[in-house]
Amino acid sequence: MAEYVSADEIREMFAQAMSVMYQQEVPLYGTLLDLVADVNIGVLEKHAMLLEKLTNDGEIGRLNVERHGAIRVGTPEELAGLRKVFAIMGMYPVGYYDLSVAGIPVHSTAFRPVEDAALARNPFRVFTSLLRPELIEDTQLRAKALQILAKRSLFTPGCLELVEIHAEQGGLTTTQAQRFVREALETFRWRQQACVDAQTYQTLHNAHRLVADIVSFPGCHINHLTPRTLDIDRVQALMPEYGITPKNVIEGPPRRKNPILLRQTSFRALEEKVIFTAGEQGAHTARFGEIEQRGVALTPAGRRLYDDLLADAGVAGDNFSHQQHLQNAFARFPDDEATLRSAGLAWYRYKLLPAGDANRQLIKPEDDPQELIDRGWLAASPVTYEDFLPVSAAGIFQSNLGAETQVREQGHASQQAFESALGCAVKDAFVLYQEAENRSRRACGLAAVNRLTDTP
Ligand code: OOG
Ligand code: NI
Repeated sequence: MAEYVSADEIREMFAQAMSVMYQQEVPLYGTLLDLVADVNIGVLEKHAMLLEKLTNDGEIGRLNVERHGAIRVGTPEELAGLRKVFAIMGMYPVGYYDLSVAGIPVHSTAFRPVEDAALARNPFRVFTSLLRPELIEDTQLRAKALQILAKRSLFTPGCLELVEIHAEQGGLTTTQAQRFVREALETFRWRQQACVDAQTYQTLHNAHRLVADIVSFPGCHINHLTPRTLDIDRVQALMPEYGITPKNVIEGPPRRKNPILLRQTSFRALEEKVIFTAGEQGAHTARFGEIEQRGVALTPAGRRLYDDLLADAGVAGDNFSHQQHLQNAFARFPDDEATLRSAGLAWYRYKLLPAGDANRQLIKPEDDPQELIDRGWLAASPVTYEDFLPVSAAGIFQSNLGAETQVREQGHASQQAFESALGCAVKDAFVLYQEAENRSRRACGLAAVNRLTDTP
């Protein structure tokens, strides 16, 4: 049998190629990478313990390669095509995000790796949104948008051919994988040449800026790539010095000793030149920059507490007061690891230390991991949150759509319609996190837990 390149390796090649392409397309993204790298080095120099912890948790290796991106597509066929392309890179749809509640006419999933080793190698993720044409009120315009979308093909013939080859062979050789990465990248490239005339663009734009972005171009340009920082407050504060104007508030939870979930901020990047089909020139803003700081993944009970406290805190106008409201509201969210574990609020991976390994036969499945930790037999490390947050995502969308964004009639969440477009069910992130914790528990001789039905 021929030697095939692993999905992890293809994903790594692709993420790298995408990052190089995006630096050329959006130079400010390169500046952002420099800023994040500077801040991360500063944090690690100052906190030797953190460096040691990240090294022990196997998190340090992925930190500098870690990115997420986002794209938006127009039709079920396009989404189904992406599913096949991403599967070759070991990325699978996880989670369902309904953005219509925020007046955004899309629903989304995240394509990402799901296995421990794959995540540790390179957790590249792509937040992928599908247009909901039923939320375009003007039925004539809706029909026109669908007609335009029906004519385009998101993928190059070479990419489609390699997807076929992969299906037949069960893998790709090195040369095929390299070609696949090159061909697949074309789908995400920015194209100045629109596939509509200026007037159609304007009509689509008037319906919703996002509709114009999704329908007017021949590809589904990557609209941002996001590096991961260890100190988002510092990056936000330093952005102006690097010539970057951040959005008003950092989305997500407040700063904590034990970071939870995901904190994000973004900035508007570019106004890009567009050439419409009759040769008219125009401009389009769709692409931006974003940074994120990731913390521990929460259990369903932890997530409910998070959602409640976030709603309590509300949104204040400037970041300083917003963070203060958050701090106050989140005083009720425990901030020490032992309580996060014992209250069943967050997921952890357990590992036997040498003393535990030596006494393995004394560990009983029903033992309390905390006692074994206190005895020096066991170590726990937070399971990193690998997904997105719908309220934060809505904030990121909004901040980059500009002030004139219309909030429209709300659609109903339609996970079923999304999954039938995708051609499969999305994976449940909570199940994945629980499996990660349970794999580690079993490896230590401890019983598995089921926290999927816990209430806070
Ligand atoms: C996606 C916005 C959401 C995130 O990190 O929450 C997002 C988009 O603008 O297409 O990227
Ligand atoms: Ni993003």
